[in-house]
Parts: sequence; C-alpha cells; structure tokens
Amino acid sequence: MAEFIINKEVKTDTPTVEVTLSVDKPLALGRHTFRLVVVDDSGNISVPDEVVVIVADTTNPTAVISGPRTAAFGNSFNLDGSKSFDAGGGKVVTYLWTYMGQG
Ligand SMILES: [Ca+2]
Repeated sequence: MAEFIINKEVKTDTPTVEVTLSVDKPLALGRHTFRLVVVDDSGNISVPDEVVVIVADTTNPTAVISGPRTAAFGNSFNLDGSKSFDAGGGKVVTYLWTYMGQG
C-alpha cells in the first residue's frame, strides 16, 4: 500500500505496489502515468519505464423519475428526472424519456 503524490518517489523492496485510493481520495478520471526505475544489487540504475493507467467511470448511473400524482384532462404536465444521479466519478448528461402506454 502506498499513497502516490506527483513526482514523489515511492521506494519498495517488493516487485509490486498498491496505489492506495478510495472514493474519498480518488485519482481523477483520465490518463495517469506511472514510472518505474529499478536498481540492482550492485547499485546500477535502469532507465525509466512508464505505464499509462486510464481511470474510467465504469459505474452505471441511476434514473429517478417523478411526476404529478394527478394531471387535469387535456393539460400538459412535467416529468422530473433531476433526482437521477451517477456514481464512479461521472455525472448524468442525457435524459431519455419514453411513454410506455396506458395502464
Ligand atoms: Ca457513472
């Protein structure tokens, strides 16, 4: 486990390291580059190698629809999807409405 801060080296004697994150302390959505330099037991130092990790929103949003309890015959009314929400670092940007028929 390690907290990674930009340009601050994390040193381990193990060949793997956990990039410790949480919903409270996430990496932003998008591309993030990590660099590795290794040192051998004689003190020789490698050239750096890099990997790009794309942090993506892979969580589906939740739709929440509401409308008036009753609507007067022949009168327009509004449907409300504003309580819909997203998780995974994204936001709701499109609302797709469908009339499903009577009943
Ligand atoms: Ca999402």
